[in-house]
Amino acid sequence: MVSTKTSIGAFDFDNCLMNAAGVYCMTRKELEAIESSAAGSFVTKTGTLEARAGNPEPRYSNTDWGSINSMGLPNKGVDYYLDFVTELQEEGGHKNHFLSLVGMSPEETHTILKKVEASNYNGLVELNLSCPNVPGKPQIAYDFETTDAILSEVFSYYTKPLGIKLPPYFDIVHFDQAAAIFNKYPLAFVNSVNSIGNGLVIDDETVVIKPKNGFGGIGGDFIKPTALANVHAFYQRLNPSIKIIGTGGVKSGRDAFEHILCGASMVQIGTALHKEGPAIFERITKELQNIMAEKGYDSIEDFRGKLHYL
Ligand code: RRO
Repeated sequence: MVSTKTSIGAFDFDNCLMNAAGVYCMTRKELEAIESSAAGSFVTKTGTLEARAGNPEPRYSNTDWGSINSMGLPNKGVDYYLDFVTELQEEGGHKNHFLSLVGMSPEETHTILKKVEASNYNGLVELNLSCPNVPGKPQIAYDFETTDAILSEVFSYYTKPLGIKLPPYFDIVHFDQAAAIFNKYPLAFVNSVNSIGNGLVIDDETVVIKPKNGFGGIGGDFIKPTALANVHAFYQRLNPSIKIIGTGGVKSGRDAFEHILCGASMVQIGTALHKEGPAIFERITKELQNIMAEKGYDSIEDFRGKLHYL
C-alpha cells in the first residue's frame, strides 16, 4: 500500500497534507473539521498576544485562478489556540499539530514565545515572519537583519520545536542570504511560501477587496511556480535537519507531488481548501497515491527532493 506518511523532527504524521495557516483555522469548529478530515495535521490561524478584528470586509476574494486576501491578521488571540492544541496533546490523540503565532512587534513575539515555552504545549510552533497585510508592518522576513536578530533572541530562550513561515523570495542572492541566516539556528522547518504580497485584482473597473485600496496577498494557481522554486531553493541550501513545508498553488495530487519532488516533507493547502472544504484532503491524497503507485513509489521518501535536471 502506498503511504503518504511523513515526519518533521520527532513528529510523525499519517498524511503529508494539511491546511495552510489562514484557511479553516480561525475557530475550534474549523480546526475540528480539519482534525476529522483526511489531513495529517492542522495549523492554527496565526495568533497574536491579544485577539484582533483584522481589516474591514470584504477582505478575501476567490478568482478563477486563485484568491486575493487582506485579512489583516484577525485572530482570537494566541491563548485560544494554545489552549486548544494543548488540550489535544493531553487527550493523546495520534495527530500532531502546528501552533502559528507572531507578535505585532519583535518584543510581542518574544512575550508570546516565552509564554509557549513556559506552557505544557510541547508540539510544533510556526512563527509567521511573512504576513503581508497589516498596514504599516512590512513582511518581516524581507528584512534579513531584523529576521536574524529575532531568531538569535528567540533561540536564546526557546527550546521547543519551532519553524518559520516565509514570504516568497525572487532572487537567487536572496535565497543564499536567507538560507545562510536560517542555517545558524536549530529550526525544525521552514514553510515556503506565504501569499505573494500586495497584488491587485480588478473586476470591471473596481478592486475586489476593501482594505488597502484592493492590494492583497495572492494565492492559487499563479503562485505554484514561485512556491516550487522557493521549496527547492531552500532544499538545496538548508541543513538537512531543517525540513521544508511546501505551500502554494496546490489543488491536485500532481501539485502536491511536485512540491515533494522539490523537497517538501509536508504540503499545505490554502486557496483550494477555502474553495472546496476539508473533503479536499481525501481527494488530493488519493490523487497523490495514484501518481505514486503508477511510478512505483511506496513512500514520499522515495522521491522527495529528487527533482531531475536537464
Ligand atoms: O491575516 C492575513 O491577512 C494574512 C496573514 Br497573517 C498571512 O500570513 N498571509 C496572508 O496572506 N494573510
